[in-house]
Amino acid sequence: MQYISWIFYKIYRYKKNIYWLFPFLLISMQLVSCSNMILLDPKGQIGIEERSLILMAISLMLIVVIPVIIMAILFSIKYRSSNTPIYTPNWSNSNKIELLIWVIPIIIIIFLGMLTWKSSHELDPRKPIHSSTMNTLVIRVVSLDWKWLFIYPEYNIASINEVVFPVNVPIKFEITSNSVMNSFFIPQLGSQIYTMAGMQSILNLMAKEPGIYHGISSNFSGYGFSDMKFIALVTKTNKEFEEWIHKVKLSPKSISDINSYEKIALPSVGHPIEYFSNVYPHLFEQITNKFQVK
Ligand SMILES: [Cu+2]
Repeated sequence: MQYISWIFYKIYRYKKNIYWLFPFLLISMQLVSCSNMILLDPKGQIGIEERSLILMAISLMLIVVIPVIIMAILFSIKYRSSNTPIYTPNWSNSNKIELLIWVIPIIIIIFLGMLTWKSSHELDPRKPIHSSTMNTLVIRVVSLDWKWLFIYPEYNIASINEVVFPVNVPIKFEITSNSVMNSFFIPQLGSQIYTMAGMQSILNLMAKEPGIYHGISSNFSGYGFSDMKFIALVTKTNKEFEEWIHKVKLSPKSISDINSYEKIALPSVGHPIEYFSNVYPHLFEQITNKFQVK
């Protein structure tokens, strides 16, 4: 970073009116300082596939963008008013140029179209992830104002602002909202999906590396939105996951009926991690159904 500033400073001292260098300076600063570009550092199967899609689309578009940037600079030098122009009044058409500027973009668009078609089916959030050894773990997610409730139907437990699952196990998130629209997103694992009251969204993910990942709501939902974050803890082993389940089971708190749920669902900001050792069955269905038009 310092070297780049130093180089720009040196150039600036030689030629004081090169303001055109500033955009390049900004871009270089961005590239050098971005050590935590989490979308380009995925730890989940879906995230890895999404990264190659992003990179592929960027490179395809650069095939057009880079020549255009070069031409914009070259043309403004070549055709500036102080340059002695050669006046060519009879020049009106060039089939070579026409061919070039039509064929290349058409090929790129066809290719991008095929890529989009293929990847939107392959990366469909609803598409189950198959694993030959591991069964899919279902976790139900409810977005509250302004916290996340995670329900484990197989274990009858729940937690707030912390979701835990083992590495290399396919996870099926069943997602709904108790309030306005939010967006469920663990950037390093892939795919954001909207949470909506009265309906269920599905998101299938699988972590390839254990670790602590940040989960966010990526859809503005009012006053407490900026603190609506959660931790996604991916354990190394199934045993570690079972230990966490056991820890939650020790909690004195429980969600025994819809009234106790409604108390938990009251708006709060920056809510701490909380565990519930027992959750009554069909809580999730009841949350979804209460918004259905009767
Ligand atoms: Cu950055």
